[in-house]
Amino acid sequence: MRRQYPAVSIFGVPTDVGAGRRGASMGPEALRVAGLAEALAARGIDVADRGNVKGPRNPWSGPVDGYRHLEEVVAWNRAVLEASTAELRQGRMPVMLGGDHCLAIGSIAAVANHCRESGKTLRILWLDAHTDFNTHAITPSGNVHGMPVACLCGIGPSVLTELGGTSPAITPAQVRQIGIRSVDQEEKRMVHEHGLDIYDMRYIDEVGMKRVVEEALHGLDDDTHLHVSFDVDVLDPSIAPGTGTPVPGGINYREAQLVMEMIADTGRLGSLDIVEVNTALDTGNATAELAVDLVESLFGKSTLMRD
Ligand code: EXY
Ligand code: MN
Ligand code: MN
Ligand code: MN
Repeated sequence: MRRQYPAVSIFGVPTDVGAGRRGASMGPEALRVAGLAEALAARGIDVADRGNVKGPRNPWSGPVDGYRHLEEVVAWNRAVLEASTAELRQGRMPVMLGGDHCLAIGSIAAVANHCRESGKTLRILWLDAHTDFNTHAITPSGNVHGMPVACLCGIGPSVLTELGGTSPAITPAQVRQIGIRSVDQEEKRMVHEHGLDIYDMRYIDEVGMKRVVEEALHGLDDDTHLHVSFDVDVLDPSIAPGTGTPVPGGINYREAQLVMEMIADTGRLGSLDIVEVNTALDTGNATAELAVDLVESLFGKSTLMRD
C-alpha cells in the first residue's frame, strides 16, 4: 500500500560559497531539469516548488582565519534557515536543493528547532564520502562545506554555531554517517574525540548495506523526525561524476537504492537535503537524474509494491 507523505516544499539554494570548485550553484536547476518535482507528484505527493532563495555572489577569495567566504556562508545559511523554518511551521517537509553542503547548517538548525518545539527526537542520516567535521584550525582548504557537522555540534564560529539560536543545534549522538571514505588527518582525531557514529566504506564492504542501514536506523520510533542529508559524492564517481569532491570507492547503484528504500520503509522521513550536484563536472545531467531516481525510492517507489 502506498505510504502517505506530508506535503513537500522544494526550494533551491544556488550557491557554491562553501565549496572549493565552482558549479554546485547550478544544482537546483539540474535537479529541476531532471524532473524532481514531477517525479514526486507522480507518486501522489503534494509538492510545491518555492523557487530559489537569494544570497550574495561568490567572491572567490582565499581563507581568512581558516574560513573562505564566511560572511557569504552565513548569509546563505540564514536564508536556508528561514525557508526551512517557514515550511516546517506549515507542517510541510522541506527539501533543500543545494548548493554545496555548508547549507546543511541552516537546514538542520531549522529542523533541530522544529523538533525542540514539537517534542520530536531528531535523527540525522548523513550520506557522504566525507565526515564534514573540520574546524578553521585544522581544515586543509578553508572550505566551509568540510565543516557543517562540526558547526552543528557547536564547534565552529559563533555566527554559524548559533545560527538557529540554540547552540549546539545537535549532538554527535544524533548523527549517523554512511559511505565515508575521505577524512583528513586531524579531522580523524576530531570525529573519534566526539564519538561520531561512522559507517565507512570498509564497514559497508564487510557487513553489507542492509545491516549498516538497520544499525543506523536502530531505535527510531513514532516521535522521530528523520533528516536525510544526501551529499551526492557518497555515490561512486563512476555513476555520479557531477560533483566537486569525488572520491573513488563509493556506494554503488544497488546499495544506494537499498539505503533509500529502507529509509522509506521507516515512514519517518521529515526533511531532506540534496547537495553537491555540480553540473559543470557532470556527464550530461546524469548525476541529477540519478539523484531524482534515488529520491523516488526515498519516497516509497519500489519494484514490486503496488502504488
Ligand atoms: N575534507 C576536505 C576539506 O575539508 O576541504 C574535503 C571536504 C569536502 C566536503 C564535501 C561536501 O562533502
Ligand atoms: Mn558533504
Ligand atoms: Mn562529500
Ligand atoms: Mn516534523
